[in-house]
Amino acid sequence: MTSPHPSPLRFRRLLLTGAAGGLGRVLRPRLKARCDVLRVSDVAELGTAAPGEELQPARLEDRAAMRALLEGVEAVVHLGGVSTEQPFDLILQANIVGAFNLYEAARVHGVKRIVFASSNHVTGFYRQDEVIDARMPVRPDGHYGLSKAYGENLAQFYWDRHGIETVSLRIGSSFPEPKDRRMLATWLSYDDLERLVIAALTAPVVGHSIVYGLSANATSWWDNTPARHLGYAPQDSSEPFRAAVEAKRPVVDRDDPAAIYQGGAFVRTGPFE
Ligand code: 15L
Repeated sequence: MTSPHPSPLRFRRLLLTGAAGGLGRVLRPRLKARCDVLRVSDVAELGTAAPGEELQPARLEDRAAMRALLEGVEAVVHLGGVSTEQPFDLILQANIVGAFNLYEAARVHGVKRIVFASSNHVTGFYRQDEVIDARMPVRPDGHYGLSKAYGENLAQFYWDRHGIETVSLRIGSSFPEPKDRRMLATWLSYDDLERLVIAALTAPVVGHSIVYGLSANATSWWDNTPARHLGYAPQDSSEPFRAAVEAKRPVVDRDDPAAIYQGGAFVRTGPFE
């Protein structure tokens, strides 16, 4: 019997931006296994090219470099940009100008799908006693979260106006293991990150879809029901780490905004002026 899944499970050429970053380094070999050629880009050192890799450093804010970067690629996994709360001018260049340059280049070259690393910080000012889904209004918790909300709006616009599909991944906390109590709810294992990205690349019809990036954690604040069409099925859970994490900090400080809001410490980072 042939697979009912019409999308390619193997790609000719994929582009991975932010390939030298924390999650970029995790995804680089895993994406390479799914395509003939993986083009990898970053402003930071990319090391040497593995077989089937093309290294193409580019600054996101450099429109011409971004135009060249997207030439000949089938789909993009866009992790590039500033990934924490930082002075606005840094965020403006990498995340806002950079996202615009990426989408414009995708339009020019007819790239059909982008997987955009958004962030849970788009909704970081919801409280930890609320369960939300991606249809609820955004409540960014800083300039970083605002820039990711801009990226999601850009993705929606390029779908509505130019037919470029995007899956915006509101990634939680993707680390080897949860580091604190908050991450028991927000943790995304590396294997589930890979499952999520592959689902986003291969789901047959996505338009502009938004999905929270978390593992199958026992406690969570994010309901992915609106993204069920992606077929993302997390396999890991933060539960095995709970006892050790809770023992590290037995008492929760209820006066600390980081313990009240979903965005954690991001809600009280900055301003930087
Ligand atoms: C993010 O968006 C950051 O990129 C990452 O470094 C983590 O801090 C994560 O959110 C989080 O919320 O834990």
